[in-house]
Amino acid sequence: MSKPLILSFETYDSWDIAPMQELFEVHQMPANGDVRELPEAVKTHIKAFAFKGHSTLDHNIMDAFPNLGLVANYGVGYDTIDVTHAKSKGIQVTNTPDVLTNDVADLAVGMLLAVTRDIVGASNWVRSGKWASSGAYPLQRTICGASIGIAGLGRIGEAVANRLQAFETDIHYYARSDKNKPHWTYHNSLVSLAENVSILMVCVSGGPETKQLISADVLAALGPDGVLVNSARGSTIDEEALITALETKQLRAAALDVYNNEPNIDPRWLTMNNVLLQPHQSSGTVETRQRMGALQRENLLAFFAGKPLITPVY
Ligand code: 8YV
Repeated sequence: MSKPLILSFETYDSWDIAPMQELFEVHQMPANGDVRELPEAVKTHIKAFAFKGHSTLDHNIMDAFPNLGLVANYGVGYDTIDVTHAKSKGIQVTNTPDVLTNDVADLAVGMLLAVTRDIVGASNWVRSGKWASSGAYPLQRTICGASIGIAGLGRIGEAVANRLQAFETDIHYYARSDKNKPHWTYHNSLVSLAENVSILMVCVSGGPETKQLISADVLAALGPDGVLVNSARGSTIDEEALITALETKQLRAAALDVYNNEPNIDPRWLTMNNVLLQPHQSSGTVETRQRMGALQRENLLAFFAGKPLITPVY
């Protein structure tokens, strides 16, 4: 029996390619995103995408595949997919939640510790010989006992909060509704959250509804001794306001795994010494990426078998 046809976007690790090719007839989306380069017969017969979420999946692309029924996203965030259009066409969308929660939360905590204790700068201090020539590294700041705000208490935000609670911190959070967490303080506005904490962990989902949610006002409320960590999406922050706040010392420091216009980020990020930069690697471990690939394939298999999808987004 012939294998179901799928269109794969971007590249996959070897441990994904082999099973994907074993299970499906895999066609590759051209790197330039021009569907016109694909044979008409391929476009007609493809019913599912193995999508990676780093490019925009708009109605133009979807409409070029008249029998498309599923976009299986590799990643928990699906903000680059026009889900409204997909819904209107009866195209289902799946993502890969839960399997990456721990690694994303771990790196968020790691970024916070790295930026507040300047772990990278201190390592370079030793490596450069300055420890011997110039003495002790400058004192840094503790997170123990700090008031920490979690912007967005979904799976990842809650995992971050649970981790940071172990540092004897006072956890506050912002969400669209009160999650009834007895030991944590709920704020129904981000400005109120930022006014009451010294550290802000951005964990909201990406998409139109959270665009620039972390505004200049929120950054001002966090204040000059504030620290911001973004594990969510670059789009969730007014990036110009964040750059200005950091450059003018209206914010103490930031740790970023996500940015606008990745990977060609604003060059000003590269010269600021109060910013820790990470290359959007929160889910970037072998173990987690293997689980993500497996879950994406499970969704594809369920779709072609006419069974309920494992992790539909709607
Ligand atoms: C992806 C991400 O996991 O899962 C997400 O939403 O932000 C990313 O870390 C990764 O880019 C998949 O290639």
